[in-house]
Amino acid sequence: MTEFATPPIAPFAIRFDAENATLSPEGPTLVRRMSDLEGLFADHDAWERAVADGDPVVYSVQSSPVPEADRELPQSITTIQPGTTAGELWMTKGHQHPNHQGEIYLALSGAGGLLMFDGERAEWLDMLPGTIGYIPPGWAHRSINVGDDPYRFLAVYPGGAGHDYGWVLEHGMGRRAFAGADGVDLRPFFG
Ligand code: PAN
Ligand code: ZN
Repeated sequence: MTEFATPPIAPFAIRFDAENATLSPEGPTLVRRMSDLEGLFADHDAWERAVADGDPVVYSVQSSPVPEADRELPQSITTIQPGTTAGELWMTKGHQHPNHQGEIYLALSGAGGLLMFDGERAEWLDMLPGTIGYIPPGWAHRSINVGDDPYRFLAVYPGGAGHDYGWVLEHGMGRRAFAGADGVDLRPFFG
């Protein structure tokens, strides 16, 4: 048997309930309200008004109990509510993995987009149910709800990947996604 410094957890089955988009057994669930998203939206005043006006839940992340530890392979389901703030579509904070590890997303329901940025190039993937979005090493990633229903996706990522949110605050994401008359209107991130 392979020797590990930290023993991995034992094999177990995770039940994926497609109708309710839940994983069981459950791990931690993270809820992000508007007040948790300072600095994300282009229109700071509109963000402040949304916080004052009920501070809605923008997204939640339900994890399985696989730990975020080296060599483990945790999964989570993110649900982003539909909505806009001064026209900008509701989204996740977005992050870079400090060790530049890759990740896969599988779109489950609703309509979304996967915005990726490597510091120079920005890429957009339409994420409709059944789409696997591949996030290569070194690409910061943010998910966006582009529809009228909750957008849900499964993420599978290396447990030792880490999440660097400061990178996105410093470098941006290359583009911002606004609700346009004919779908998503992608605009330059700064200015
Ligand atoms: C995802 C994200 C999740 C929430 O599980 O963590 O969608 O987005 P933020 O972490 O940017 O708030 C993932 O990419 N994990 O690596
Ligand atoms: Zn990630």
